[in-house]
Amino acid sequence: MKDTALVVVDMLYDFIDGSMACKNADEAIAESLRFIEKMTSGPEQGADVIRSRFPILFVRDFHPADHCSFTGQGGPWPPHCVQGTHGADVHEALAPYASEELTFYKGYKQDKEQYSGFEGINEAGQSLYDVLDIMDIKNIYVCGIATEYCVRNTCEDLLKAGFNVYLLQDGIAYVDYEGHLEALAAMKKEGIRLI
Ligand code: VGL
Ligand code: ZN
Repeated sequence: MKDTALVVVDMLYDFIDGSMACKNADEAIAESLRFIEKMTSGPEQGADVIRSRFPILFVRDFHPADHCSFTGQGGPWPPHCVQGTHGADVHEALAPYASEELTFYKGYKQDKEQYSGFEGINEAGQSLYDVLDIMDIKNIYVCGIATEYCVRNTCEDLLKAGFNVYLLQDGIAYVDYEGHLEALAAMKKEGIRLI
C-alpha cells in the first residue's frame, strides 16, 4: 500500500459554510474521515507511521484579495479563499492530517485561475505532481470540493499523468447537483474509477 495516497481537494471553510458553501460538504468531510480511519487503522499508530504508509496530500485554493475569478474583477465567483482568512483554512477535522510539505497551493497569482491541484505548489516550490512522483505513488484516491471544478480538473490531470485515480463518490461536495452528476458520468467515461 506504500504506492497509494489520498488527495484532499479544497476542503476549505469558504466551500463548506462560507461564501461558496457547497452541497453535501458536511457528509463529504465525514466520509473522508471514515476513509482515512479505514486506511490508517492497524497495529502501528501515530502521525509518522500514517504519513509514511498512507500519505495524505492537501490542495488549497489560495487567492489574493483581488483575484481575477472574483465578481469585482469581472470573474464568475464571489470572493473566496482569500489568503490569510478563515475561509481559506482546511476544515478542523481534517487539518490534523495536513503538513506543509504535503500542502499544495493554487490560484495564488492574481491573473490566473487554477482549478486543478496538479500544478499547485508547496512551500518549498514543489508541485503536487513532483511530490507524487518522488514518493513513487501509483494509486490516488481523491475527495474534496467542488466535483464540477477543482475535483474534476485535478482527477483528469492525475489520470493524464498516468496514475490510477479513484474518486470517493460520497466524499465530494458540489455547487449544483445536476452538474455533479454530469461531471461524475464524464469522469467515469474517461477512466476515473468511482468508489
Ligand atoms: C473552486 C470555483 C472557484 C473549487 C475553486 O475548488 O472547485 N471552484 N475556485
Ligand atoms: Zn477559487
